[in-house]
Amino acid sequence: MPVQRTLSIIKPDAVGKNVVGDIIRRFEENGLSVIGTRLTHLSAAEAGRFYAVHEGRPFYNDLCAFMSSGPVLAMVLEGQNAVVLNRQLMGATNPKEAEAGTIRADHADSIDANAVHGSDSEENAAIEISFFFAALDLHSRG
Ligand code: IDP
Ligand code: MG
Repeated sequence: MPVQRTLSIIKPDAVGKNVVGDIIRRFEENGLSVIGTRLTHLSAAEAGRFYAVHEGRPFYNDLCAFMSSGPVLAMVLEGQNAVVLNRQLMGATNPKEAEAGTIRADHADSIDANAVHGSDSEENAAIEISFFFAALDLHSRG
């Protein structure tokens, strides 16, 4: 399996609940390494740029408001098959549909406040990583 990088964001709900450590533990126990971190508080405009792919969808404005409602922890995860592995650990977008034991099943309250973001492809991972990080911010173990 290829070694990949992917972007994870611990969203304002999960940062506010103080479960950052539990979420990172799940990544590390499943073979992903944190190679860059940034705790930041996005403006609504910045959240809108990050989620530009969803512009025009009915949930876009609520999504931007929620993602700018408090601090988020952006991280780059690295490991074998990191993009799909992170999505598996996250669980389904709607926590009601998330498999037991996933981050969203355990920590998400609703489809809006759903604890984590994860890139959905290697191509989007590269774009999303560059939104938050410069190459010098990332420190690979490999
Ligand atoms: P993902 O986060 O699982 O990749 P996306 O479809 O990329 O899901 O949507 C981005 C975010 O927008 C979701 O995590 C969720 O917070 C929000 N979202 C997606 N679909 C809906 C919806 O139907 N209603 C409300 N919020 C939604
Ligand atoms: Mg997505």
